[in-house]
Amino acid sequence: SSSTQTFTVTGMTCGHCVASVTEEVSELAGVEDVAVDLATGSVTITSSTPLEDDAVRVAVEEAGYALA
Ligand code: 9UX
Repeated sequence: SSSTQTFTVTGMTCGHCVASVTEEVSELAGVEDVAVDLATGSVTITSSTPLEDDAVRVAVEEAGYALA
């Protein structure tokens, strides 16, 4: 069964921001789907096993944004 986690990312203001975050988070091991809501900053990640918060934080920061 998959794990679903939701995080809030600050600083995204356009579709390119969404694409960057999606790309970085998608590279984390086990990630199956990344759904970003630009209006709210909500990032919902579906993965085979739960991700560590710190791993998600690093990926989001590599994209140039931050976790709330
Ligand atoms: Mo363009 Mo979205 O700099 O930050 S990628 S607004």
